[in-house]
Amino acid sequence: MTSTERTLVLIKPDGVQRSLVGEVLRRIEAKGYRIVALEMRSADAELLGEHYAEHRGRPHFEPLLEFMGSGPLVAAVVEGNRVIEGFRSLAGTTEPTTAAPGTIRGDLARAWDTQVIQNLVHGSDSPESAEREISLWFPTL
Ligand code: IDP
Repeated sequence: MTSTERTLVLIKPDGVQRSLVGEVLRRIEAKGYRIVALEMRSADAELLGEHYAEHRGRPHFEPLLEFMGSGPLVAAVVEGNRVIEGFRSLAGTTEPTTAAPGTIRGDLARAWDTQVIQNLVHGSDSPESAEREISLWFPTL
């Protein structure tokens, strides 16, 4: 079944710092998805708090905001058939240790022992999240 969707992808500060921007974008394009918006920027606590509102109150919330604000990140809107599910499949599961080889996190994320899981990328997890996150990061789109 065909369903053209858009998703919000972030290349987190560990990805930018480790020069993996090209590698992540290459994997997205190689899968046949289209990058329709792309921006390198830093994000303040207000934006990050909104983005990760579901995590407020969890023990990793503050370290997560600190990590995500620790350096520039890349925000992108990616379009394609069932791209929301497809990008999460490309990214792999949350924890680098158990993310499958062949995925971005499984191949490239370092299993650092830190307060927050540093796993290179974010991808929206549902059509509702994608819409909400795209309007947060790209309000003019
Ligand atoms: P996802 O990014 O795979 O969708 P979420 O559960 O939405 O995973 O968590 C958002 C981000 O918060 C994760 O990618 C990771 O960086 C961080 N995180 C999630 N759960 C934990 C935790 O239990 N400890 C530390 N960091 C976490």
